[in-house]
Amino acid sequence: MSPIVVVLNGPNLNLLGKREPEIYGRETLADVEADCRRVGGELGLSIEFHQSNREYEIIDWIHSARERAAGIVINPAAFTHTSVAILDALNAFEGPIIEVHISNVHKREPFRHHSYVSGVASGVIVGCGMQGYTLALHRIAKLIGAPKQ
Ligand code: CA2
Repeated sequence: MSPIVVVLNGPNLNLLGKREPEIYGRETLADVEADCRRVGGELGLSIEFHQSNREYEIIDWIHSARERAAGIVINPAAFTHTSVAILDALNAFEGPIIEVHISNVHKREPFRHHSYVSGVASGVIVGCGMQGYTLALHRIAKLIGAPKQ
């Protein structure tokens, strides 16, 4: 069976491609999911893809990943800058975690420069647009020694 990688998306990312294209581009979250499934397939990974505007749902998916998943790719969106609860949940996950931000948060407002998640992440990808997600999958494949890298 292929190793499972859980791809998690935080609040408002369901609006991708529908608002603020100058910051987040024109691709929708469905496009990102399709890219992740295609690249995941090429890498021999089984992709589970979720988005929620509710912090507790993201925490529940992280807990569920503990028992089943080899790695996590997470764009916590605004929860990046606020959520000790997501940090605590990720701390209990033993596999690699890659944090992704579509925009370059370091070129933006100062409140976006701090991430609670980065301290527990194996790697952080910022400012690479939607490509950040598939770059993250390649990194996880390498770190877990997936069948095809
Ligand atoms: O750059 C990223 O990926 C962010 O995680 C996106 C978050 C933001 O709060 C982080 O600082 C950086 C915001 C996601 C909201 O996405 C929207 C997409 C289209 C229209 C409105 C919001």
